[in-house]
Amino acid sequence: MVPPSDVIKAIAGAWVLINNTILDANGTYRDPSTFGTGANPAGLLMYTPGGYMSASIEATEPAWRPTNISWPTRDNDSVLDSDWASVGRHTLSYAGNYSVRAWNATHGNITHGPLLYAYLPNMVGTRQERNYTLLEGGNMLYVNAINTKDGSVGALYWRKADQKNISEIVVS
Ligand SMILES: *[C@@H]1O[C@H](CO)[C@@H](O)[C@H](O)[C@H]1NC(C)=O
Ligand SMILES: *[C@@H]1O[C@H](CO)[C@@H](O)[C@H](O)[C@H]1NC(C)=O
Ligand SMILES: *[C@@H]1O[C@H](CO)[C@@H](O)[C@H](O)[C@H]1NC(C)=O
Ligand SMILES: *[C@@H]1O[C@H](CO)[C@@H](O)[C@H](O)[C@H]1NC(C)=O
Ligand SMILES: *[C@@H]1O[C@H](CO)[C@@H](O)[C@H](O)[C@H]1NC(C)=O
Ligand SMILES: *[C@@H]1O[C@H](CO)[C@@H](O)[C@H](O)[C@H]1NC(C)=O
Ligand SMILES: *[C@H]1O[C@H](CO)[C@@H](O)[C@H](O)[C@H]1NC(C)=O
Repeated sequence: MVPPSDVIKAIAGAWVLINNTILDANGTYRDPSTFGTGANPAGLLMYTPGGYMSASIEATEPAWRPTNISWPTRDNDSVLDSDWASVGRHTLSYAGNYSVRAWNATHGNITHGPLLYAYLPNMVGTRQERNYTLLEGGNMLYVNAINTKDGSVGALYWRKADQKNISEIVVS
């Protein structure tokens, strides 16, 4: 039994996405360059010590991310719906509660949710259960999740991004 405070201390913080791969149910590697958040996604995953999380991942392929859309949208933006669709199809973000069930100091289940916010409407209120492994003395987080629709497994590596030296953070 790992003390809960040790688990939260290891998980809490900001994590930067390093790598994202998908294996089909038959174990075949699926080329990520044609769908979802693409071959070189940018992402940030945050866990607070108080039980909340957020995950934001975007594709970086310029062809999927037209820069001519703006926020807030304008009344005449209907001409840009296909541009918005492209951005929407290649972005993922959600936030909500999280909980952890640690099996030991490095392995466990982490549940994202119930989600309080999700860019995808039908994700609000859901729970996303994942397995996690802490690697490299806690500096790398490996998360894998089964897509219940097709049995594929998404595997993501995240590097801890918190600044070790707090004096480097400028407060003004
Ligand atoms: C593995 O599964 C995927 C998705 O169902 C399919 O496209 C692919 O052809 C399969 N590969 C093999 C070697 O069976
Ligand atoms: C916005 O930019 C994209 C990509 O550069 C382009 O394909 C699209 O036609 C542009 N949309 C409008 C309405 O100009
Ligand atoms: C869209 O509306 C904005 C401001 O509401 C205006 O500046 C722009 O010229 C309009 N674009 C088109 C293509 O009508
Ligand atoms: C989310 O977590 C907070 C803090 O632990 C808790 O008060 C709240 O009931 C949780 N919400 C849900 C929907 O579980
Ligand atoms: C932690 O649990 C995982 C999964 O059960 C196991 O593979 C791993 O060897 C365990 N690690 C330690 C240090 O016990
Ligand atoms: C998560 O871990 C459990 C227990 O070790 C295992 O049965 C399950 O297949 C794992 N899930 C994934 C997606 O690897
Ligand atoms: C979480 O852990 C339980 C118990 O080991 C396991 O049955 C379940 O498959 C795990 N969740 C995932 C997403 O693998």
